[in-house]
Amino acid sequence: MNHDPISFTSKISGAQEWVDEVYGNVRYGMKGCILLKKQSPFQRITIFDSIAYGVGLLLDECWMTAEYQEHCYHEPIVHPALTSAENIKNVLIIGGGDGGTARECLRYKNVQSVKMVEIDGLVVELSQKYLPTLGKQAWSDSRFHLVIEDGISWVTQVPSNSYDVIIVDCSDPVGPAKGLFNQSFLEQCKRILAPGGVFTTQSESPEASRKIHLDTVRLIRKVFGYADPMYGWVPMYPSGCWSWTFASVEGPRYLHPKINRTATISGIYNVWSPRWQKGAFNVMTASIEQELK
Ligand code: SPD
Repeated sequence: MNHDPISFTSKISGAQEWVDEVYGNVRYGMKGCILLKKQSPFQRITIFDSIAYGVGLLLDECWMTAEYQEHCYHEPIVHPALTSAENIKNVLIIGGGDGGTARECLRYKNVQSVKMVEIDGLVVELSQKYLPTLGKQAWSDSRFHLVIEDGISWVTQVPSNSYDVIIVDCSDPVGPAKGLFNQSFLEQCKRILAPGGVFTTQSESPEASRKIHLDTVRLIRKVFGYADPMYGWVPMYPSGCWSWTFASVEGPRYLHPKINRTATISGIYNVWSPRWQKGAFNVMTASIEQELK
């Protein structure tokens, strides 16, 4: 699926307006039509039909995803972990309410269970209704298990070494997602990660939120022992330049995708490939490299 936002013919018929995420005195906006605004117990949810990237989701006025851009985020957060963990029987997703991360995990036949712990049931409900191409068949896959709870307290009840892969697909570190960037939460993730397992989280923009990004990578490295950021692009996010940080305990196994596993899922991607991944782990700017030494 190759999407060109300039030549894309939108089917939008309602009144059009600009919707912006304002971050650090810069606006990141798209033109389109607001379909719905709702307040959940946790956050303001907006569903927006954009001309350039199709139907999108904002939480507390921050862009989360959109139909024709979601691959830029969901492929990178999933495949380096799923192709490198020793086993991939049991996968845990914290957050991920739009379903895109679960969909990518369930592509692997060896995955026996994907548990998704999402704090906001309304995000799931609205994503199923307005963004069905994100979760696709994941919602009805018998291997998929949804828990509507706060992941931060939920992980404290999980027995040690339970999950082969843990993916934190969260919003920015304000509001309900703030605690997902804390040491105590990361230590719980390390405890419940099985030997040979891989942990990953979205780790913000090295450009628009440089300090948060650097602090996040350093903290994950401190907790797990091995952690590296991987850089890519999500055009709708602040600065467009985004990061995901991968971690493991015994060594940086996330840098080495298993060829036999990548072969089982090749040919279906828009962004991720072993070649893309290699570049994305190496594309670090000189100054970030200095600061992470
Ligand atoms: N600034 C936006 C960060 C949001 C990252 N999570 C997006 C959720 C997509 N499943």
